[in-house]
Amino acid sequence: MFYQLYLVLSDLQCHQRQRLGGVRVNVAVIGISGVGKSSFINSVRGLTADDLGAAPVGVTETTTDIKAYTHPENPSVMLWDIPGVGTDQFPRAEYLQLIKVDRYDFFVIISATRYVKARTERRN
Ligand SMILES: Nc1nc2c(ncn2[C@@H]2O[C@H](COP(=O)(O)OP(=O)(O)OP(=O)(O)O)[C@@H](O)[C@H]2O)c(=O)[nH]1
Ligand SMILES: [Mg+2]
Repeated sequence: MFYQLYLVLSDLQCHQRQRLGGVRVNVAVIGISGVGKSSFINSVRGLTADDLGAAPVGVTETTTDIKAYTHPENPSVMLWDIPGVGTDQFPRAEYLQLIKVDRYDFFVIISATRYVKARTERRN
């Protein structure tokens, strides 16, 4: 899955370089806590969690602040590491406001399960 997403981001970089020059593209990496968002960002940047400058990775709620990482091949592409949705600090109802959703151009949604229609339906 990471490889497929990596290809999408590579296409995005290529497109960006060719058509938009140095215009910044903000990519938010979102999903529930612990699903692998920070690991994904590290992977795209060619880093492991132990490398200097890597996004912190861990088994409990690890990312507690929003932080941007530049792509090594195109500094105009910013990968934003976002805390997991539905935690005490980032409850679902306030998530979009808290992450300042309007500042992102693209969203990479990381999931460890299949997406099925039932998951998109409103819960009462
Ligand atoms: N098996 C497996 N484990 C993974 C994968 N990606 C991440 N992990 C592990 O899952 C745990 C959480 O990874 P993180 O990258 O910190 O997840 P996160 O979504 O950033 O978590 P929060 O910052 O807490 O929201 C770590 O122990 C990782 O080593 C994966 O693709 N497969
Ligand atoms: Mg994280």
